[in-house]
Amino acid sequence: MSVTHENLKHTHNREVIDWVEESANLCQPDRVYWCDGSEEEQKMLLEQAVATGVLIKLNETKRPNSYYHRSHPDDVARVEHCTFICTPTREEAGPTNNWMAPAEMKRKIEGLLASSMKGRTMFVVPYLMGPPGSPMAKVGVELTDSIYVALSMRVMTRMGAVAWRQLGQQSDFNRGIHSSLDLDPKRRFICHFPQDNLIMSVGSNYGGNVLLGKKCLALRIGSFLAQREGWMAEHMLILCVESPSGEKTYVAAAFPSACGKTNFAMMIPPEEFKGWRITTVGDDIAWMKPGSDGRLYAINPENGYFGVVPGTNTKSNPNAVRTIERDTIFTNVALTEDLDVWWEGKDGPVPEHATDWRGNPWTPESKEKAAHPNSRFTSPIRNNPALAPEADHPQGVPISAIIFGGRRATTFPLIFQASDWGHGVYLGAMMGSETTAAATGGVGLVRRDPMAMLPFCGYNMGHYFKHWLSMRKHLMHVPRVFHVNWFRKDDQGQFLWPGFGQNMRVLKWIAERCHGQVGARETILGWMPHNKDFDIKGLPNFGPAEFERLQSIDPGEWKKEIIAQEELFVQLHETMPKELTFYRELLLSRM
Ligand code: OXD
Ligand code: MN
Repeated sequence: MSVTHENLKHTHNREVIDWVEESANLCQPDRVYWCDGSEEEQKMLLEQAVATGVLIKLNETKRPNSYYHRSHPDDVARVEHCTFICTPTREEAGPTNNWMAPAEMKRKIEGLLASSMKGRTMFVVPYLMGPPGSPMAKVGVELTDSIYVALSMRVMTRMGAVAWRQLGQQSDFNRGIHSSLDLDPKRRFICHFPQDNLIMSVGSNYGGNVLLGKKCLALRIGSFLAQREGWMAEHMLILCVESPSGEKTYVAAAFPSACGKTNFAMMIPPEEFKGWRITTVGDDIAWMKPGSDGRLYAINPENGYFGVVPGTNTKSNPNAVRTIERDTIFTNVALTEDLDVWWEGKDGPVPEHATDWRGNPWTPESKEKAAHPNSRFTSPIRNNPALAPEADHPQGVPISAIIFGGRRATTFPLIFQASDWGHGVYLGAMMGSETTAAATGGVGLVRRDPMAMLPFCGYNMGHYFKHWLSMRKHLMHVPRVFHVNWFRKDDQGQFLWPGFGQNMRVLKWIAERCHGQVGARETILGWMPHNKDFDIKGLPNFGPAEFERLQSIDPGEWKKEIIAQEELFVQLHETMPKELTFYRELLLSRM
C-alpha cells in the first residue's frame, strides 16, 4: 500500500479495501485512518479537532460534551443547483433533477479529486443506516478528508465496527467519497450514480451535502434502490401516538422544509390530553417495506438529529431543548462569552455580547442575525426524552397513517382524509408550500414539492409516483392517507390554528380513524371530521365556528389550486401516471 493505513482492523472485506486503496491513490492523502466508532476514538478525534481549531469545546458545566463549529460563510446550506443525478439517460433522472452522463461526471470529479487530499487525512467511515440486524438496513462507507464530517457521521449514523459486522464479505455497500477541496462554490458538486450505488461530493462541508448517509444515500440513492427492490425511501418523520388505554398508532408524515417536521415528531400533547403520549421513531427519513403480514413497516435509518436551531425553545419543542443540552455539535449558531451557544428564539435573556456565526462581535443592536437561519444541531437520538424504544427494532414499526402537509395560508383545511390510496398519492404528489414574502417578494407563491421529495428523488418523479401507486398491490392493510395544514390564515393574516402541541388534536382524530373508532363526513375533498369527533376542549378562543372556518372549502380558491397544479403535470407530462390526472379531473368536476 502506498500510503499508511491506520487502525484497519475490523474488516477483511477485499472489495472495501481495494476501493479505499484505489481512492487513496487518486486523492493522495498523507494518511488513511479507518474509523472504528469506539469511545476512545471519538475522544481522540475530538481532541484533534479542537487542537486544529475545527471545533471549539463548549462550557462543560453548561453544555456537557458539546462542541461548536463555524462553517465557511459561503457553505451553509444544501445546493440544489450543484446536485446531480447521473443515470445513464437524462430521462431516467427526469426533468426535476440536474443530470450529467455518468462517465462524463466521473471524469470531471476525478479530475477535482486528484491529489486533493495532499497534506490531509482520509477518514474511512463505515456506517449502518438502520438498526443493527435489520433486513431493511444498508451499509455505506464514506471516505472524507473532514474530521468534522467523521465526527458528525458518528452521531448521525451507527458508525464503526457495527457496519462491518452487518456487511461481512458482501460487496453490496454504498461507496461515498467526499473531499472538501477549498470550499469554492464554483467547484462544488454533489453527484449521485444510482446504478453504481456511488456518491461523489466535493467542495462543501455542509451536512446535507456531505453527511452522505442522510440525503444522498437514505433518500436519493435510497429512492432509486427502493423502486428497484419494492420498498419506499421517504422524506418522512415517524412517530407513535399512544392513547390512554395504551393503544399505539404509528404515523409517517412528509412536510416540506420549514414546516416544523422535527417539532411535530417530538411533540408533547397539551394538558387536556392526559394519558396521551407521542414518542419519536424518526424526524426526517423513513424507509418502509411491506411485511409478511401485509402491513407497511418503517424504520428510521438515522441515529441522530441534524436539526435547525433558531426558533428551538420550550414552546416550539421542549424535547429538542432537552436533546441538545449535551453531546451536541452546534454549527453556525452564536457563541457566548461563557462558551455557551445562543440563537434567535432561544429561551431566556438575550446576551449583551456574543460572537456571531461568522466570528464577528455581536450585540442586541447588531443588524445581522447572531445565528445563521440554517444553523444546526447534530445530536444523538438517545438524548430525546421522547425517543420511542421501537427506533431500535430491526423489523420496524407498522404504519397505520401517512400524513402529507404544507404551509398554505389559504385553500387547504386543517385536516381531511383521502378517499383511498390512489387519492392519497395524488394529494402527496400535489403537495406544496407557500414561500414567505421575505424570501420571494410575493406571498402566495406555491412551490410544488411532491411528497417533500423534489430535491431528494433519485430518479424520474413520474416513475416515482407510479411506484407509490404500485405499492398498494403489495399491501393487505393499506395505510390511511391524510392531508393537514397548520398554517391557514384569516383575512387579517392571523393563523387560524395554534399549532405546535395542539396538533395532537389532529393526531387523535387520525388515530381514531385508523382504528375505526370515529366516523367522518364525505366532502368533495375527501373525508372530514364530524364536529363532535374533533376534540377542541380547553382550546382558548376556539369553538365550533372557528373549527368550521378552518375546515371550510372555498370553490374559488380550489379552482385556482387545480389550475396551478397544471404546471407539474406539464413538467412531468411524459411520465405522469394517468391515474393522477384522473384524480385531478374528478376534483375539478366536483368543484
Ligand atoms: C434537512 C432538509 O436538512 O430537509 O432535513 O433540508
Ligand atoms: Mn429533511
